[in-house]
Amino acid sequence: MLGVVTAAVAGLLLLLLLLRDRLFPFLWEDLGAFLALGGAAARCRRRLSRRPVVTLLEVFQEHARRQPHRPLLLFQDEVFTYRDVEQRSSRAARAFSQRLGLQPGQTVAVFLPNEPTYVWTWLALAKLGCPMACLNSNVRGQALLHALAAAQATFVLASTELRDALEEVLPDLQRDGIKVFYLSSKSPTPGVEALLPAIEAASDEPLPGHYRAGITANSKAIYIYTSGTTGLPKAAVITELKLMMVASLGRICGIRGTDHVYTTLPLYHSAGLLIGVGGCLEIGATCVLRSKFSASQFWDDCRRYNVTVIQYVGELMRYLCNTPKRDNDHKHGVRLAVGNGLRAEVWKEFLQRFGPISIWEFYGATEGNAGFINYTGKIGAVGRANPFLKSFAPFELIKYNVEQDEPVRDERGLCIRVRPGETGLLVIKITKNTPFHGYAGDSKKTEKKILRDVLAKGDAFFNSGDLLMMDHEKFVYFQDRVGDTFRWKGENVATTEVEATLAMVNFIQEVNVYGVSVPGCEGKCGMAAIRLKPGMSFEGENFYAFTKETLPSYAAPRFVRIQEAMEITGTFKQCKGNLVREGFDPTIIKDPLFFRDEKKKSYVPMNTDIHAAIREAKINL
Ligand SMILES: *[C@@H]1O[C@H](CO)[C@@H](O)[C@H](O)[C@H]1NC(C)=O
Ligand SMILES: CC(=O)N[C@H]1CO[C@H](CO)[C@@H](O)[C@@H]1O
Repeated sequence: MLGVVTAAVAGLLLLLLLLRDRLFPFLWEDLGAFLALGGAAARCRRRLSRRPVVTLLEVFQEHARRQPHRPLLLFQDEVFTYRDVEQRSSRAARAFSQRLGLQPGQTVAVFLPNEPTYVWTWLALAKLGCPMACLNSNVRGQALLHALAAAQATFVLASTELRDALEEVLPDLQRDGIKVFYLSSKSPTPGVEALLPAIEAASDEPLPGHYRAGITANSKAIYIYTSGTTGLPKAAVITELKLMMVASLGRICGIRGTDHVYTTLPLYHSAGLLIGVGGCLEIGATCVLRSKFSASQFWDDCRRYNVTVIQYVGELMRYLCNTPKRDNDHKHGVRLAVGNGLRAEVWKEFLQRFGPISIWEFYGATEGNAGFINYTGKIGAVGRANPFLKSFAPFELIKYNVEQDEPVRDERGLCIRVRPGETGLLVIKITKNTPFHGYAGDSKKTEKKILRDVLAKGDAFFNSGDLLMMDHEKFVYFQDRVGDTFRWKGENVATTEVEATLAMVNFIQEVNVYGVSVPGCEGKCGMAAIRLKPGMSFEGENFYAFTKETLPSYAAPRFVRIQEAMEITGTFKQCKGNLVREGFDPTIIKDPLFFRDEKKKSYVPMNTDIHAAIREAKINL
């Protein structure tokens, strides 16, 4: 009997090996990634099912016991070791408990720039069993009040650097019974207490366990606000399990305890806080923190702090490639880059310019229930449809109607899968393994992100809002955000694709592509806002020739607007809203404006005559 089984297994293995190249050309990579990701997920679940529970906080504390003298944070000239942060967070927890009268489970909002305070405050709140709401430090007025209400935060811990923003809403906060404190030594605002003296006077003894007695895998640990380019911030719920899973991403990418991870991304977003700092806490590594990204200081910092791992978003890599070349571009110890949004062209240029750095590109949304990582070295791809992982995190790319802004449905009312090579909306099935926790205090927005009746009546998927494409080898590529893609002449124009192409033009420093309405025309007409390289000017004829050569005619921008500076979000995402609203009217726009003139084969300065002719449909776009 045993012999038969062995023979059958051997036969099957042989068959698998023979068929491998045809059916599973990436068998080992897929299997490896499956084991790494599956292993990480199992490890997180195991830790969180222990009693007493082991969350990211306990993992950090274990590192603090084992390697008290290893630096956890390097910031400007300061060094904070694991022991420093463990002690300081205990002090802060005691002071918070006394001065705020905090109860476990009460949400506390932090309104802080990137600085070490962020990290020990986070751990202090975790020690008290309190979720932390990470306010975007750029948010003001009504949006700030809305953000606090969404997470039901009744306390705000702030930096005096953000004093103006805080004082602006202070009467509203007091009216709503929200208590505000500064984490500094002195308070510049009457009626707001500064907590640092109390923190420094408190004992650094570990806190009694009862504060965290109620914590489980599903407890809310953090609220991260997803900025979006429109509307009020939404508070995405990060549970203890999700926190640990996201913090494990670094380990999966090969970050080790001896690494120095350079984080210039804002800590109020998941990339900086959960993947960067969280990743260091998980693995016991050192985080080199910077208050703000600086392209000119980037590599000097990497040398000064012995950085081995950098975190990026695509635009950041582009800024680095745009800096003037230096002799020491290759002189650094960076071996790994972890991030997202890197376009293939920039990816190649970056590697050429700064040497062989292993790039781990991933795709995922803060509130999303699954994601991808590039584990095979395919430039430009965000990852693969891994046949092993797909059964755990089933995703689909479905047909999307850009104009109606909704998925295409068949006669049964179900969604339709796209074919390889076609762009579709990414949706990820909501299951026990891939839960969607939604947005705090906003069931309507949560429901809006859930797509029902996708492949069968009654099923539910997370709507990523992103358009992706899968090729014949099952590599997955990011195309565009749903709201950014527009339709022109019956074709979909993916703005990120056009931007990536236009960015190759020698006089362009930065480019933002969007669609504007033209009276009497279907769809949206392409327009590009451009920032020129220093000392360069816009060359209409060259630009025309370039777009003619590289872009399909429907995708070539009809209008060009030259800007001195571009509006971007805290994570370097370009804002399109105002640009779209201002359109191409030369009486509204003071920036130099150009129009694509097919007859002259050039981009010519826009004037009120051309504008009128377009409005009266005398010029055919
Ligand atoms: C960087 O490495 C050098 C040489 O090993 C060492 O002397 C220096 O202290 C390190 N600096 C930091 C910030 O780790
Ligand atoms: C993890 C991994 O294989 N990442 C790769 C992604 O693609 C780039 C470009 O080929 C490689 O350098 C990375 O090593």
